[in-house]
Amino acid sequence: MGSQSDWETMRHADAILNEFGIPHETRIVSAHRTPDRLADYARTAAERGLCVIIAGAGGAAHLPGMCAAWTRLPVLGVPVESRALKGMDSLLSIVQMPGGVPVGTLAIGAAGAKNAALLATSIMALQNPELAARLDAWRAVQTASVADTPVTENE
Ligand code: RP5
Repeated sequence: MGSQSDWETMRHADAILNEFGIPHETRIVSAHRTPDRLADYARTAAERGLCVIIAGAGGAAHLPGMCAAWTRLPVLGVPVESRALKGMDSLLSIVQMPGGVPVGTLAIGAAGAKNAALLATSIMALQNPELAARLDAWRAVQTASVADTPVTENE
């Protein structure tokens, strides 16, 4: 993520990866404030054995795109909700990559962070039948938790 302030959003990705027992690392790497750290991180990611990078950033959110420029690993971008523009700036910064350097862009905010982790899990599950079974089970639990009819709350 680009800043400590992104953790409130990105912790939702961390929680899902923990739930699935997927080893991962969480780092603050800013495209603007720590450009050398970003270059080192992304350039060495594949050789260090990482499979997918989830990059969350807000505002002029160049982190996912620059990350994708430095690595062939799949990069999933999470637009963090910004105070000024509610994350529309983050979304457009991340999603509008030029052809040739893809970033898989998720929804703004916590839902995007959660789904980035689930999408990373799906990607990992392609080569891991045991993880695929756990993902299927997780989705079945989610399906079973949805009621057929609504109830009135706080009347
Ligand atoms: C971006 O600027 C970060 O990803 C963060 O979402 C935003 C604001 O950062 P802080 O000023 O809170 O550190 O680089």
